[in-house]
Amino acid sequence: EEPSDEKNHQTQRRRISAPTRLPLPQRDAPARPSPPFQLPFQLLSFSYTPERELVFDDSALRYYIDPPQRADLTYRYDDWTKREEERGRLDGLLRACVRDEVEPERVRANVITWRGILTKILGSPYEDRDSWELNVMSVNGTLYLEEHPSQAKLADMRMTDTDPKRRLQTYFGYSFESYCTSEKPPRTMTREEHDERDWAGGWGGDVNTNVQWCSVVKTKLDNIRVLCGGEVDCVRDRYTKQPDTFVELKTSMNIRRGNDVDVLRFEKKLLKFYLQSFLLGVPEIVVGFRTPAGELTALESYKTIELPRRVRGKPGAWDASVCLNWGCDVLRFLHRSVSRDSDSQNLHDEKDWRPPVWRLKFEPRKGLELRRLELSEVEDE
Ligand code: 0WD
Ligand code: CA
Repeated sequence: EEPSDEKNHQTQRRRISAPTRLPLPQRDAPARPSPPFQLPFQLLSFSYTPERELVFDDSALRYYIDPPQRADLTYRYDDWTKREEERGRLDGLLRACVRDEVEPERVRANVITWRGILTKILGSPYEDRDSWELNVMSVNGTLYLEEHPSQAKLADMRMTDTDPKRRLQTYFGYSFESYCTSEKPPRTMTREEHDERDWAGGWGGDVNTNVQWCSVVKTKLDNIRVLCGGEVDCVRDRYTKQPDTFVELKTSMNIRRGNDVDVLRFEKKLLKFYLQSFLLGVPEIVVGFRTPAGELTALESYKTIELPRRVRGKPGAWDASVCLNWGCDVLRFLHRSVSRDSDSQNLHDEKDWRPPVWRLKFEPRKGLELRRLELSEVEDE
């Protein structure tokens, strides 16, 4: 009953490219201890210029400054220079990875990706709404994860782009950043510079979303070495070349007094704030609360590490250890499937070798599905 070589080969191929699944953990499963997470260490920073050119300097670094009370977040909406939609590629990060400061760590890394991708993966046990898709590749045992904008995501982005209400809401976040940041540390600003800013109503300059300052850090989730890059809104007082003074800026709708639904909604959002900042080592999150029409009403600073305790024990609350354990499970699952497969090909030295591309799909409340793309499905760039 020995199958012929040909048939054996076929079944093997079919087995490899059939999707494998990873079901989500129970949200309220008995608590597993959190895997250790190493304090993120910055290796390199870079900036995007107003023309969206990547430069290896800190020209886009900003300092935190208190915004004026009752700031108008609709201010200069028409002067927003909006960045072209990019396709979620890793380009900027990969350019950083071949720099001398990062290269030795790149070789040792088990996973290389944007921080935003890790936020999505770790948050998925509690995600009820948004699905997502990634491309996954492995080169010499290192996993590379990049976003694959699904049809649903593309449609949603077009909606945001054309729906004036949603466009304005997106702008609230950016105009808040303008009010809260300055090119110079406020303490070193001259009297004239402070006055000038006051005359401008505290406005920090028109919004250009091409401009971003990014930090590339190394960290470890349990024994998994992670290299990731992410945007940092500003630093408080001084820049130490490490994340310890980083500040993340957020806007959120007012929480109406005594309104439990508002509170629940905000606490659910805190999970995303928490994961996003935690992964890059950002210790402080400043939230600007606003009215539906975009008037700033209150300002609250949160210490990132204290957020899990704020929600713990409340009904329907999230548990960060569920996310961290799940993150490890996912990365190991990808390593087992993708790295083993790519490395078994042993063709890395061949001239035109390109790693197989795998597609990881997440469906809320269901879990992950992973399959290897056929060559014909891999888009050429
Ligand atoms: O999947 C990702 N995270 C992608 C990131 C997909 C495609 C590109 N990028 C780029 C980002 O533009 C940036 O240059 O990677 C770099 C770092 O991204 P990240 O820090 O990993 O991204 P994330 O944590 O998701 O978002 C950080 C900020 C956002 O701030 P808020 O407060 O809303 O979380 O980056 C901005 C946004 O200000 N941002 C975007 N702005 C415009 N269009 C986008 C976008 N598609 N994605 C993130
Ligand atoms: Ca932000």
